[in-house]
Amino acid sequence: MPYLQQLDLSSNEVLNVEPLSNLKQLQHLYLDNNHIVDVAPLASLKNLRTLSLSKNPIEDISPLANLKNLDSLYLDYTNISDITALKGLVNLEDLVLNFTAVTDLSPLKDLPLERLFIFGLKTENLELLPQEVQERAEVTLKDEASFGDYTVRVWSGSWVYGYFEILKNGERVYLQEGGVFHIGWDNKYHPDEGAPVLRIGEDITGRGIPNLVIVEWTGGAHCCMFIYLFELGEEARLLTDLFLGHNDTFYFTDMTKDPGLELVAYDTSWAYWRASFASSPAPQMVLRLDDDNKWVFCDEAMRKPEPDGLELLAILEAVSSKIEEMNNPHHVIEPFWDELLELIYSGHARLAWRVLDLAWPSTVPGKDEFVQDFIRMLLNNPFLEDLERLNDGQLLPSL
Ligand SMILES: [Ca+2]
Repeated sequence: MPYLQQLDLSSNEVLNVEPLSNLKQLQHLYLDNNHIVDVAPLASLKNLRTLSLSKNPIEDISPLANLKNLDSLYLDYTNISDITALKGLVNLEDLVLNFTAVTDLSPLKDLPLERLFIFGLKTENLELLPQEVQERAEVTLKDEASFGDYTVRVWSGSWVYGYFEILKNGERVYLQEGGVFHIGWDNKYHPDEGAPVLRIGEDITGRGIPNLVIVEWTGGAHCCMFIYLFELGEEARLLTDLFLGHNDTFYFTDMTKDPGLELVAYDTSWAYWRASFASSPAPQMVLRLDDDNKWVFCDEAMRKPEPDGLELLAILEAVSSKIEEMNNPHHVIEPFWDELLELIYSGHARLAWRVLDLAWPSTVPGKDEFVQDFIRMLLNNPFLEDLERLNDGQLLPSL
């Protein structure tokens, strides 16, 4: 395939790149996360513009010295320490050297670099590079916390790039790159004043082993939050991560007699569905960590008693008048499914479907379409299994 221009072999078991040496038209080559040591066969790929060699045990990059068309080069998590070979790459704009042993950056001083990433490096001669590149490359220690033998450090780079590391007795035992990381959680959305701030070392799981919560924000207007839960026992171990979408108002609290804290969060998977972000419902969930370290619905904390007659009448009326308003073209749609979700997320899906059936005025079209769409949303919900269980297998109406 001598005319191939792009090839992605990342995350394979590639050891030997000799078979690629004849693909002379290649412009974009991705080889990250393999077992490559020798890059000499790549020296003939003179048309390469993008080359990714991240996460390979490469020590010597001198064969790359004549790849003058390279504009993007990824060498992070390799074993390189010397970048003299990059000196003549006169088109190089993007260079990633994170977590290598590189110290001397002087070979880069005459390159047209726009972006340079040097996370975790103890660099020399950064001041030889243009001011703008220096500023973007700069990584600062944002926060640090210690517990027992463990220390966690959060570093932030330019804009929303950063990383955190966990050290045990001064040795790095865990490392993760991503967006903006935060040690622990301040629990400021907890309804009780003076709710504990979770910093480092608290027993969140109730298993008698210290924990660590790291929260990540990946950037963007309303997105995205991740919660990482670690155990800091004999070893530092990531127990679980949880994608929370747009939700940043979650908090940890103890709602059950079972040991350990529960996590109160909001299901943001309904955001933007038939409504603007601001008016989209986000039903509350109480999550507990199960034996497989997965966040699941804490049914006993989510179940609520069935609404009594008066409450039910009020719900019917609210849903009915909101649906009626849909007929008014100048009216912003108020999500009438808010009430339905509240019933479903408290174990009363059957009642929710009954309410919808009774409340939909015969003068308003679109009922069947809504029902189909609503079912599709439920079937795609990340907590579908939990919703089924919470509603005793009666989540969907029998059509
Ligand atoms: Ca509990």
